[in-house]
Amino acid sequence: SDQKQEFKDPVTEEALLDTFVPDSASIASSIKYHAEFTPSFSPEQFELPKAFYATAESVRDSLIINWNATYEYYEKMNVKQAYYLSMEYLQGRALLNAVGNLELTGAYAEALKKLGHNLEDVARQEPDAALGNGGLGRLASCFLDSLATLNYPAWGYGLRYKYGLFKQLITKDGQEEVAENWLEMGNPWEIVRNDVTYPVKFYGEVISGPEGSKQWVGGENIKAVAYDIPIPGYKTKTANNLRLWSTKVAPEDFDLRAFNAGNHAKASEAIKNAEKICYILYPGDESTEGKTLRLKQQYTLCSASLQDIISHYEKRSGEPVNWENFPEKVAVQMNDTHPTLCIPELVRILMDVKGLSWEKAWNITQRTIAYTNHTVLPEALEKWSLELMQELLPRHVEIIRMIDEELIKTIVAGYGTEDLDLLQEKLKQMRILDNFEWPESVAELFVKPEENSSLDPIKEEDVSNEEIKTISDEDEPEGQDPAKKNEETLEPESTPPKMVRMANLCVAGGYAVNGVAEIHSEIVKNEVFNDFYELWPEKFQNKTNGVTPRRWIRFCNPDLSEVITRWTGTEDWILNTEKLMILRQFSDNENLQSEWKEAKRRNKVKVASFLKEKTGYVVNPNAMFDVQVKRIHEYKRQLLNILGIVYRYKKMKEMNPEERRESFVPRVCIFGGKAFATYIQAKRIVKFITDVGATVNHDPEIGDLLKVVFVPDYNVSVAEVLIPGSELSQHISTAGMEASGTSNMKFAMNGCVLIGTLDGANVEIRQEVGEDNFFLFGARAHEIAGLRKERAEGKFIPDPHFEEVKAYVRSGVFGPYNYEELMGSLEGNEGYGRADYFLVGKDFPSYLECQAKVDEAYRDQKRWMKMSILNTAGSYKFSSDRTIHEYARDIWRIEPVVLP
Ligand code: 4GP
Repeated sequence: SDQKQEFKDPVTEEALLDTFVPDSASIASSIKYHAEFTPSFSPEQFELPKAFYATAESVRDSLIINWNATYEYYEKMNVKQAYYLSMEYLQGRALLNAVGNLELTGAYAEALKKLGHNLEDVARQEPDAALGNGGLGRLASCFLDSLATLNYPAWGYGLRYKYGLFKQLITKDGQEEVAENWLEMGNPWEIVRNDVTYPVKFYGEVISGPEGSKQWVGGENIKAVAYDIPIPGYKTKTANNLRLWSTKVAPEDFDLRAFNAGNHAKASEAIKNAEKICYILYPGDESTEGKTLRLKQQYTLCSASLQDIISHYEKRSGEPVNWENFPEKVAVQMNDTHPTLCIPELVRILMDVKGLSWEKAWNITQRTIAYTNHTVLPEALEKWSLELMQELLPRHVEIIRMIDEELIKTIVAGYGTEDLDLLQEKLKQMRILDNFEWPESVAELFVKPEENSSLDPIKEEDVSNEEIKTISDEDEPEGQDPAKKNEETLEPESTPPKMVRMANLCVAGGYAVNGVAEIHSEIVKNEVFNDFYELWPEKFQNKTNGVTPRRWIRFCNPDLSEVITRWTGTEDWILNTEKLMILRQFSDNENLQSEWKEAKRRNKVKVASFLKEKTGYVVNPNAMFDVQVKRIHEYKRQLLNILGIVYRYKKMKEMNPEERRESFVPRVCIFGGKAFATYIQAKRIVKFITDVGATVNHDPEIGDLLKVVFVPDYNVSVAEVLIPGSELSQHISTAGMEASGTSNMKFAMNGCVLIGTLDGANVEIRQEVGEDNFFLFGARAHEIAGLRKERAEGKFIPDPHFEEVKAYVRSGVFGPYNYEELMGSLEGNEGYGRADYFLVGKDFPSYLECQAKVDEAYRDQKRWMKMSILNTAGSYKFSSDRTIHEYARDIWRIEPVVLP
């Protein structure tokens, strides 16, 4: 640090911070400088790709000034900091967001113009940072934006995947996945921190040390290397850090002797083993190797991040380190169950490395870590096989056993021993370890008089595979999104495999547990984790999701933003979205309506040209743009949407041209989303949608009346084009299954009207925008279980329209592909799983009726514009700024820290 003092020139630093506001001339010379001295491209040209990299590097200079100042200030003030751990971040492109947040958009546009380029074209060169799969990952990125904007001391931690998830191609066979090589040209936003590395260990064994201490030794060692990405806030100097870990071989694990002996493959094995941890997000986990790799990824994230957090704490607290105080300075948020290993890892470091007692280590851990649940789908509540975990992380298994015993004690104390059957039931449901023998502390309780064994293993018929979930195993549909499925069935069928239930560990170890929308948090309390809620009601909270209004209106929709600013009289709405409510009083105003319509129209024209570029289809911007973009999943019911379209098409075909025009509003139906690579049913849905498009779009009788377009490789940048140009968007999940949804919020913000079920955040959006401005249909969450039961008992009488549409699909209008697996799944035919688990058939008639109301409303453009304005006005609640203030206040207990 002495060296640092010498190196620092306070005058220059301050001058830089306080007076340096770049103008277009200084920016142009900075871009030219980077074009010349960051030599990734040939020297004589200044083409778009080079312009992008030079511009990004120039912006990065400004970010680094703020980022360094922020870091130093947090350290100086020794503030409490939150750390967000997430396996996913969907950052999208950074350039326009960064210059927008720095308020330098105009200056950069002008500078680039001088250099012969247009800022938007330059920005389009940037590949999306798509280190995520869906909503959970994008939420993490919105949170980072809000945290920096609101000056909260908080960092994100994740993994730096070389290839992200995958790039989706749409071919005649449907979806095809190829590696997404997003780092090919280098990532100008990241700063490799070769000075910030931590060892991460796998395998090995636990040995006893002095005074009952334990040591984890041997095994495989890798090195986690930090890559830092500055995250700028809007109109503030705060720039927080997103630290992504990459993995390398630990030097001692490289077998130099083997290499020199010519055994190159053997010597390179350790390198490959280390590097493959960060190749892709959610590697296939059907095989044991795949499962091992996923667990290694999760542990790498947890171990490296916690070592880093602890090292910050030690540095800031000075000697001697006051560990008791750790939760006063550190809050760790686990984004879903993927980072659950944080819990035993923190205990391990505190006990085995820092020498604390088990009681102290466990107490500190329970005051530090909090957990957010993002889904009620049973397959997403992770379970890991003990066998695998034992091999890979032997010390953690010992610690998890201790936590399990501690939990058992709490359950026994909470439920008492009067009703032993109830107690036994609760223990089975709530224990972290599933299918395990009772520990000695409770074994005696359950010994029946005639039995004399002291350790009574759970008898087979007692073993319940029923997990904490809303949907029981026998209800669980087949072929679900296996992104998270990791059930191990290595052991013979007769012995139920011993599993570690990660969600139970999260609830036991976390001091707060939250759902992500009101209805979801109720389901979390009353169904998914009801037993835990009875035990610890104070832990459970709701934090309704939000999205950042910077990226999701201001920057992606400049036309509408200008109208909003004009009519609310201020730009403040970008930071205080409550100001959007001012629009309510003008929703009938003709001038506002016509400006609103004009902005929407320009965005629709952009969408039309985007669709042409990506798919070749030409669409008419006068038609209604109707959009469903999200991961492809049966519960999200893209199948309901496309069957509705097929029904519409069939009706059109039955009419003469005049009738057709009178009966239907012209529509462009747009789909986008990835199906997980091994989720066969979802891939069939993609294929079906593209086949319907291929038939309908070439039907001369139909023309502009109906178009069906599947946009390939849906990601953040695609969303930024589609959302501003949408008029109707679909959020039509089976009620009770979508935790929140966040695209619903983005669409509403951009003046798009929603059609949806009473599910997730739809419920709250409808409350805010008003019932008249939301198209509601479908069964309610509390009815679903009963409806499924009726369906299973064969009591369901299908609607004739539903029968008609299935028959039409089967008649072969959409080509030779066999849609039997799709149609069959809606009927429960042999081999296709349970009958219509997602209740597409049940909701189909009310969906059609609701769609007819949409057409009717759209015909009255004055009414539609009013609905559109009221959607934007009512979206004020769904800013991630609101969500982050709530997390900061109720969970992390951190305060904003504004740089002087
Ligand atoms: C998603 C949920 O499906 C979505 O409803 C929610 O809005 C989002 O998390 C953010 O909370 N879940 C996932 C996942 O992305 O992988 O479980």
